Amino acid sequence: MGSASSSAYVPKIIYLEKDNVSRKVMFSRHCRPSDIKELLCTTVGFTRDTLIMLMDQDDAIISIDPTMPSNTPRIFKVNDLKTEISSRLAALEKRVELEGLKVVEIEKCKNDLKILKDELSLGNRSNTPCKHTFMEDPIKLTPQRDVPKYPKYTLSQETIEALKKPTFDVWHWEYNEMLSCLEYMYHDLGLVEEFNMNPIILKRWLLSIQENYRNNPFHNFRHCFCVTQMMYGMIHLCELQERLTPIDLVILMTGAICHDLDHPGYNNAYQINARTELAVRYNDISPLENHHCAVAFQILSQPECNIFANVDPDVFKQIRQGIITLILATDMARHGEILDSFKPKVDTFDFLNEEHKMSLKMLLIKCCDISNEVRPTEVADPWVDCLLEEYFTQSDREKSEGLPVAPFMDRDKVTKPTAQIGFIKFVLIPTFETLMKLFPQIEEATVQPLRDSRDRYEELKQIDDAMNELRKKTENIPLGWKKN
Ligand code: 0WF
Ligand code: ZN
Repeated sequence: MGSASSSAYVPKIIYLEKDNVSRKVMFSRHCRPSDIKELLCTTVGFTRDTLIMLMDQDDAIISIDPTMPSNTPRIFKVNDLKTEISSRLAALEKRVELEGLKVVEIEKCKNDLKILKDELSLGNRSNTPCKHTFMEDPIKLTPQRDVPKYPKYTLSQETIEALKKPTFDVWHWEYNEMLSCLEYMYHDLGLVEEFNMNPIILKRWLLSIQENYRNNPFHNFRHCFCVTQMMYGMIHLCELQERLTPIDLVILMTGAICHDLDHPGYNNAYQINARTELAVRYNDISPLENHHCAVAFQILSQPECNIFANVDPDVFKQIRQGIITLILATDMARHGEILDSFKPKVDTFDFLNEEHKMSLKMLLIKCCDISNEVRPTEVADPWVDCLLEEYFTQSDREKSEGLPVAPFMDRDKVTKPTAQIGFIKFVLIPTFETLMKLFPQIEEATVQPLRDSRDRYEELKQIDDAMNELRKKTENIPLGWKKN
């Protein structure tokens, strides 16, 4: 994958300056950010795993990724992160102590100092974020890494623009970069300001969210990122900032981020049929979605991760109710119910009517949750492999445990085209077309790519069918007659 918006294939040259020596670095736009970081480190003589930061001539931080701006004839300064923060800290301290600063300036410096000190010292904290252990009661919390190990990235203008579109290349980024993108979205939508969120707590909350997604083939943190990035894209595409309230927006974004927390990689049917602890705990009623929700609010219940700490309790109640409703709406068993309840509202949709808005928000999170096929083929395609891998692991286990197996999960029955054609035709297109009735502008960016993907998979299926036909015919030919 070349760039944030899956275009641009020309190698990139940038110039680095370290200790007054300038060096030229060339890399492919197909490189992962981690590869570029390693290359930069070794070019200037650091070890490959040094945490570095790159600054332009105005000391603005540059994000290290293939979309970073070329700088001929300007030169980027490179420094290791610890030295950089320490020297900034020392400079600030000196200014506060020695210079005759105005009161406002002193306050600003103190504030900057506090943030820097916080960032430097957080690594030593004992009340670090928590990891939830699945199916243990009460949920077990174990300390994980904290904010300093999640470096700050300044996103390039190209990334910022690409982030708003369904064409965004979600495979291009490492977890830390996805965290920075999510952090950016909260700032950009005005949610940090509106709900008076502490920016450090926002970072720590996001880190805790990431750590509470498991490394399943499909239901992992990258899927969480995809769903949230699509939600951010829909907010822009449907101009929801002008039509919904900040409370609605924070519910949409936070619901998306939390919607599959601690997913174990086995679906509700498995939970119920295998009578797992989750199914028992939630009486077979959307066990997974109830669990995702419970974990979301366990994380928020920790003061160091509570992004809503400064929110009025009545507003928090509304936000909590909204998030719960959205996460529970992602259970595909409720797909028909949710779509059918939205349809009659479309023609007279009222953005001041809470029931209408809730129905819209439920449809939006559902659309985003299943939206992989809206993305460009090269981005969407690997997701089908990931999902089938997860499904096949489940069906193998169901077979070995003597439990019922859904045909669409059975490795002996399903292929990529057969899995996708029905899902695109009977689930995805009707769902997005329903949303399109309210927002006709989504057709080009969402419904058309779905139609194209359906056509592509139908062609692939024809090829598969022809190959199978040929195989069957040749199976009847005695071995001696076959050409090598
Ligand atoms: C593999 C296929 C499928 N394809 C997707 O693009 C996608 C996105 N989300 N999901 C998807 N499933 C699911 C993840 C958890 C819930 C939704 N699946 C769908 C299934 C095989 O086949 C059908 C086809 C039609 C109707 C129902 C299932
Ligand atoms: Zn999901």
